[in-house]
Amino acid sequence: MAGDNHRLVVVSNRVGPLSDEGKAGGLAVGLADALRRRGGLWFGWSGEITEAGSHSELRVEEHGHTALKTIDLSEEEIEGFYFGYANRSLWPLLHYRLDIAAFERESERVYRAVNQRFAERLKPLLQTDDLVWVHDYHFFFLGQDLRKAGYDGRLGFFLHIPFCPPDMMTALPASQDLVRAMLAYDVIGFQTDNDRRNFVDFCVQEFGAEDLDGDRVRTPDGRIVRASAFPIGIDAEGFAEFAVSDEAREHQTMVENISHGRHQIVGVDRMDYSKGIVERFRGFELLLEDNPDLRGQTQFLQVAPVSRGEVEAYADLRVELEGLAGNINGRFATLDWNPIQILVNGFTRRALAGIYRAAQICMVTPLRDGMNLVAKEFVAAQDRANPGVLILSRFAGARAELPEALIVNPYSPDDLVRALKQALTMPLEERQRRHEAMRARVFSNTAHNWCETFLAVLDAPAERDLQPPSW
Ligand code: ADQ
Repeated sequence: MAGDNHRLVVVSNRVGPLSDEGKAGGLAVGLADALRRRGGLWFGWSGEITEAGSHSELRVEEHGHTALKTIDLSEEEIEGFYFGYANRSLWPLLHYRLDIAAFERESERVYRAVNQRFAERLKPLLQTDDLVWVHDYHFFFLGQDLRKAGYDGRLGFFLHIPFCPPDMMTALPASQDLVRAMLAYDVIGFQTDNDRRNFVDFCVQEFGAEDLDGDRVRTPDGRIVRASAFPIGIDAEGFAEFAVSDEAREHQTMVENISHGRHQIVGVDRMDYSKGIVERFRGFELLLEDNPDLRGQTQFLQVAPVSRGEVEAYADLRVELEGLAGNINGRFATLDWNPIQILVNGFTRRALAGIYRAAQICMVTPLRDGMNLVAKEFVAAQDRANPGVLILSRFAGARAELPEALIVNPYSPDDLVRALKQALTMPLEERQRRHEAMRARVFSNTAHNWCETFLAVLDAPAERDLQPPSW
């Protein structure tokens, strides 16, 4: 294993859990696994909102040779940094939704201040031979702030969400500052090659950086930064085991009991406008409209835990989805059949695995998504003898690894109907063939491999070590 002798320091907005009680998602599983094996530090927000905010006492939890160290945020910080800049500006922009991105000077100021504060609080906890790995769009400036605070060790960054094309990115006030700040990291990871290319194109077009060989960028001041795609995976073995646990079987049976032998379609997404749930519902409605024979024969279960409810676009989405589901049920329901059901609660990993296994079809149709772990979890949870069909958006990062899914344009209701009909009638042999091909990839590019591949690159001697630093 690469870089075993270096301590790993992970920085992310939310920290933990370190132990997997069947609750942690893909990201936490991969990182917790690496931290448990190497030992290290996980630094981030405590989840607490207090008056002292980022000036609060450090909260420390020790687990063997790994520590979780966190700080609080104040009301003002959470509003400007998290809800404001991260989720009202960066999230929509990077998901190609310039139309709903809001740019406010004050949230940008607070976002930058919180990044700086995190860097100042983290710096005294670091040693020069650490491998520091910063995660996601909450911390674009943190690496540069650590450099300014005098940290000279290896710094990596991974962006879990897409990176939009340069023309769109330039709409962000101070976009150059943000992208230049990213160049303080030694290694910058993206989910897909498309995201990496958008980033490199921005650097080339906006400040004359040089694209060296596809994976390295030379900055105008001569530094070389590695920018590559590292598609994230899941703990496939673990998830497949969850799918045959008692808890999974109970949930599978519950879903089967409500579907009464009808075709069961599922969708599982945080309730987020980027996930294309509205468009998916419209596709399902059109399926029922155009195909009276399928009424009473198919049933749709959408699991959509509420997320970021404080941001208007998310609250609006909930109202829209509930209205749409109500209309569809109102139009088509019969005494013994409700076509569509939405569940907004969270489930354990095992329960979720059981729900996936009960489905003949899973619709993963985001309008834009960094990767989408649901697609991979659905594949891992299937019964190989009788697998369900994955319908996957061409705009999900997962598409690159799962081309055997039925690939759709989520903006086209007709395309969704075409795929649904193909899935509903797909012969067993074809389902098995497609599923085996996807399964092989989900089981080979796991969360563990993703982590180790990134850390091996971060740990490799870099050109940077031979150059004078200049940030
Ligand atoms: P998300 O946008 O959150 O992640 P996704 O990758 O699908 O999207 O992960 C969602 C996770 O939440 C899955 O592990 C899923 O099982 C879980 N989940 C969904 N509904 C749940 C429920 N009701 N109860 C419990 N768990 C539930 C971001 C990016 C993605 C990228 C990931 C990881 O937007 O593109 O794949 O990070 O890098």
